[in-house]
Amino acid sequence: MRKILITGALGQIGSELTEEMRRIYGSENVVASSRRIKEGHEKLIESGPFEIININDSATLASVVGKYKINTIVNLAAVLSAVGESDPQQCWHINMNGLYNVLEVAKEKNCMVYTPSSIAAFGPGTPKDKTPQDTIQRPTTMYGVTKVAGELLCDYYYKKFGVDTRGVRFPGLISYATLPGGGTTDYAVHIYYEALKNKKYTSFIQKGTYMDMMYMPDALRAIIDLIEANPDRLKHRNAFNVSAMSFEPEMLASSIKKFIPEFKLDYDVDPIRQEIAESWPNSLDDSAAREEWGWNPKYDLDAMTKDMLEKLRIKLNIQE
Ligand code: AKB
Repeated sequence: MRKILITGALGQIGSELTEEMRRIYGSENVVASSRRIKEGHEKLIESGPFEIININDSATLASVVGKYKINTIVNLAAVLSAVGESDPQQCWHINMNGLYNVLEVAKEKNCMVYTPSSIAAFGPGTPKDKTPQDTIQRPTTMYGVTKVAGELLCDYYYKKFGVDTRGVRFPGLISYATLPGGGTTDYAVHIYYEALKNKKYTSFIQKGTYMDMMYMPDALRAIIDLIEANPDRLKHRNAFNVSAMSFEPEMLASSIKKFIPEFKLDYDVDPIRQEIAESWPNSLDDSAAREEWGWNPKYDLDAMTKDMLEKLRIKLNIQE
């Protein structure tokens, strides 16, 4: 029986993963945690066990793992790329020292650890198109540095201490439930809100800048399918390339125009986020994930746009 602890459970991935895991494994078997209570998450907090955990406080982390007899930790507490560049020390502290605490507790208490990496684990020296699974990883952001170091640390705990560590390199994630907090790919979420509210959007990412993206239902499956994958089939662990679609702002705008013909896109490029985006791959080769644990995304750009607009219309109470 899985007993799961999710850190960062009130964030963009965590809020939807907690709901999905509670549906699959039973509410009482999925402990959600966050370093603080955030408004708007009352339903999640009341739908199962919830604990306040700062992952830099390893004593509290260990005591919650012991209290609920946790055997699987999904570590989602992290500082994203753009915020990471404005406070690199804090980015290292949460992403690396936090992960170290999670791995130490997992080693002591015999837990599996799932922690996501990112396309940010690659840098300007990496092949840009169909980036291979195993290739050059020399990122130029603090977020990226923590992602590569995190991948290596997880592999180390697997080889040295036998901790069952697994992860994927997530692209930009697009979802309607909870907003992302300070990433470079966030434009691809904000654009849908603005398309519905104002029929226009000003992009901080330049025309022609390709990045890999994924709709949240596919991302949730990527987490759960890899956690449940047969370990004998896994040649890689930390972390797998996963991909669903690659687009640049004009392609996203064209997709939105199929549903909102008046939609207009213009640009006011943010040099910091643009530089980060340009240092990342255009698209990843995810064949290792497909071969080793059956990864197969369901949503392409238009299917995602249709669903996002339908769901956001309801959420924002906007009529057609
Ligand atoms: C970010 O933009 O920082 C994240 C990521 C790609 O990891 N969405």
